[in-house]
Amino acid sequence: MAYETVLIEDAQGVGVRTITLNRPQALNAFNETLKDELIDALKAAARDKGVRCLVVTGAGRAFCAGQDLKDRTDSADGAGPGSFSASLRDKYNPMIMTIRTMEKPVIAAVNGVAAGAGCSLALACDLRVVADKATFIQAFVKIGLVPDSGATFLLPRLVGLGKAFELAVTGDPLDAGSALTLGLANSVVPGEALLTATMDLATRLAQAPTRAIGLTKRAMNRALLVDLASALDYEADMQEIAGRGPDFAEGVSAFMEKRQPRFTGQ
Ligand code: LHQ
Repeated sequence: MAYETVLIEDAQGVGVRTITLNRPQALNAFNETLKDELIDALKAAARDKGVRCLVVTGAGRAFCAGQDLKDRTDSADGAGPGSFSASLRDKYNPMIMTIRTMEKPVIAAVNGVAAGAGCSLALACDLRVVADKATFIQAFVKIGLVPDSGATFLLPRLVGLGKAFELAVTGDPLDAGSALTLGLANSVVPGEALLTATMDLATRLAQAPTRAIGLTKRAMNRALLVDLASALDYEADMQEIAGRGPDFAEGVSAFMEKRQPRFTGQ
């Protein structure tokens, strides 16, 4: 599929793919094309075994401003907003689920403001490397809406219930430094260093045992919802799978031979 609103770049030979939201004139707000193309690009990255770490970022000065509030093409007659629930169920929710269920690490390189569903997109990623000028805004309340695209689930888990509620009901921007303090940002770097810092982390993760990382993500996703006994049981199942894979054998051999492991990700 040839894309109009996302850019795809594979770093040669290192297993890192970057998806760049590319509607900078609209702060990368989601119109229908961007939603469709992002879902397609995410699914392709999830399927491609050569991709062992995925980076999502935005072109220009914003990460993503959420739903394009000027777009009128999402209703049947083109005259106004269509069904909110259908838009979420058909487009946003599959986008979030594809990221959360993809068994490889996904890093958001948050280059600028992440608002509304654009904030949810950043929250859905496994890690956030954040430019010092970037902000996170639960913009929904400013237009009389409820946090969506996973924000009610992910934000309290990332920053705690009290802070999540405050951010959701005030719509106040959270700056990068505060995001780091709260654990929402994994690191904060100067804007000009963002892509280099992200690629360093992504390259490292792409050389890691991808299967084990995928199973870790699966187990942590599930552990958010279950009791300790069930989480312990599931961890044991995941460990059985990881322990039977070639990267475990390679990891142990490398340890014995006092050398760096060469993980295949299988
Ligand atoms: C935009 C947008 C935008 C279009 C900036 N759309 N043009 C899901 C399901 C169904 C329906 C509803 O919603 C959802 C989920 C959601 O995402 S709801 C939340 C939608 N997003 C927002 O409410 C955020 C709206 N934008 C803003 O609050 C500000 O633009 C932020 C804080 C993101 C950035 O502020 P500034 O840095 O001051 O930039 P700006 O406001 O001057 O924007 C620059 C341009 O980008 C401007 O266009 P113009 O032609 O005047 O230069 C804006 O109109 C445009 N833009 N966000 N979401």
